Parts: sequence; structure tokens; C-alpha cells
Amino acid sequence: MAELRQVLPGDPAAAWTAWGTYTDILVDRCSEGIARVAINRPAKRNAFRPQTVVELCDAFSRIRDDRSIGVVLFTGVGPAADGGFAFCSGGDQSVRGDGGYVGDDGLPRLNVLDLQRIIRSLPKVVIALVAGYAMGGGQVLHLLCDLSLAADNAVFGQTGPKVGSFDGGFGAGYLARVVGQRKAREIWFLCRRYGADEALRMGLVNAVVPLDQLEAEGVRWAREVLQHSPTAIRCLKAAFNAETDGLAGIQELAGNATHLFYRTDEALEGRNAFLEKRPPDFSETGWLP
Ligand code: S0N
Repeated sequence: MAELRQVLPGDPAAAWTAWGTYTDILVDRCSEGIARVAINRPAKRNAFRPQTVVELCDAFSRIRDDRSIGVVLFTGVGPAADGGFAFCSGGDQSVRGDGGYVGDDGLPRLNVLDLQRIIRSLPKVVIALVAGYAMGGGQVLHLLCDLSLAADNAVFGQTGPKVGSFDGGFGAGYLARVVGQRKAREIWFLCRRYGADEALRMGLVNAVVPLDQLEAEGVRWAREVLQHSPTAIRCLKAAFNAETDGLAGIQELAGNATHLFYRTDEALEGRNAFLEKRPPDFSETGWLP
């Protein structure tokens, strides 16, 4: 019997089963190839502390290594007891020490950067489901997802210049690629809040839906993606990243080409010849136009 865990308002849109035990997040999966990852700190508007990020990195790494999963829905548990909603309100300011966010080991960290890279290079499609606030580092996490669906109560914004921080990596550069330089500078310099419709107009999200339809819409989008070629999708994701991510992006795209090449008779001949201690014979391949 599947255990149904309520993450967002509305009827559960898939037959979710719990996948792993964590303190700060909920991870579920369904037999259709979809995983659901939710930050579960609603009383803090789903702010992340180092432990939250460690758990998210673990969940996304497990998803990467599971060939049955093709799409991840990334969201935040809501509502909180006071009725508030958030996808994520960024770094937990109550554990922000002198040099970063401090966990039980006493070390100051900014380990959300590790999480950003894992989501960015995950060879699967990540869809953000944003209900309520996506602020600060939470706004950056939603930005790094491949697709973003906003509930009609979604609010986006940056606070760095107000609270003494900034994300000069994907948070600035990739934001400018998505919404344009003018808008990105406005978002960071003025620290305003933007509602769901404005986010849609500026290309920050793909669609806006009623709050109680958010998960169902996410599952609909996931099912559409899952009908398509996994290899085409992973190569396209790497290609989109390569355009913005410098050599790290080219590494990803090239890694996909190598992955495909390994499966050819030509590459297998090279491996077999080495193992059989003979010269390779690539004459079957030819030099195609
Ligand atoms: C999210 C907001 C707008 C929600 O407002 P609302 O609904 O009125 O609720 P509140 O009463 O304000 O909040 C409810 C409870 O939740 C706590 N809380 C909310 N957000 C945080 C938070 N980020 N950290 C800790 N606690 C939080 C409230 O304190 C309240 O609890 P009680 O009742 O017990 O007081 C509103 O809450 C808000 O504006 N939150 C702060 C948003 C913010 O400034 N976030 C931090 C921004 N910075 C980062 O995220 C930096 C991290 C980062 O990703 C990064 C990455 C790479 C390089 C650099 C950086 C960097 O910028 O440092």
C-alpha cells in the first residue's frame, strides 16, 4: 500500500511512495519515473541550513544513479502552521556565522553551491514547483531547474544587498541570460518582489497555475517529457548548459558524446584490440562526410 505524503495542497497527482529517510526534506517516487523532492522546513519558509543541503545533494545523487527516474519535481512543503507558503527562502540566516552557514560540525559552509552544480548537470529534467516565496538562494535554486511552474501565490525576489550577501555565479550571470541584463540588475539592485504573472512575463517561469493544481500540472509536464527519448533530452540539457557554462558545460556535452561513442562498434573495436593485444582494425567505420 503506497504511503501518500501531502507536500502541496490538492490531491496527490501520482502514487508516491517514500524514498529514503531525511530530517529536512521529503523524497518520494512513483512507478512512472518521477521523483518528488521537497524541502520540509515550512516554519522557516523552507530556508536551507547545511544539513538541508547535504540531504538535497544526497537525494539528487541517488536520483542521478537511478535509471528508472527521468524527471524530478523540486518543491517546498506548505502551508506552514501559520498558513505561509514557500518554495525556499534561501540560506537560513539564523545559522549564518561569520564565514558561511554553520552546521553541527561547527564549520562555516556555502554548500548550496554543490547543490547548484548537481541540479545543473543532472542528466534528467528538473521541474521547480513554486508555491509561495522563492527568495534569495531559493530563487537561485528555482532558476537552476530546467523548467519552473508557479502557483498563483508565487513570489520571487532577491534580498542579498539587504541582508549582506550576493550570488555572483549562476544567481547573477544565469539570471541575466534568462531575464536579460536590465531585469537581472533590477532584481538584484532594488530587491523588489515579483508575483507569478510578472515572473511569467519576464520568462522566469514557464506557466502559472492555481495553487491546488501545482503538483498535478508538474506531473502532467513530467509525463510529457517521459514520453520522449532520454538520450535526446540529456544531450539537449547538456547543450543548453554548454552555451552558458564554459568548459564545465562543454565537458558535460562532450561526456555525452563519449558515452554514445562507447556504444559503437568502432569504440568497442578499440577496446577489444587492446584487451586482445592486437592492432585495432577501424576499416569497417569509414570516414563519413
Ligand atoms: C520569505 C519571506 C518573504 C516570508 O515572509 P512571511 O511569509 O511574512 O514570513 P516571515 O514571518 O518573515 O517568516 C516566517 C518564519 O520563517 C523565518 N524565516 C524566513 N526566511 C528565513 C531565512 N532565510 N532564514 C531563517 N529564517 C527564515 C522567519 O524568521 C520566521 O520565523 P520566526 O517567526 O520564528 O521569526 C521572509 O521571511 C523573508 O524575507 N525571509 C528572508 C529571505 C532572505 O533574505 N533569505 C536569505 C538570502 N540569502 C541567501 O539565500 C544566501 C545564500 C545563497 O544561496 C548564496 C549562494 C551562492 C553565493 C552566495 C550566496 C549568498 O547570497 O550568500
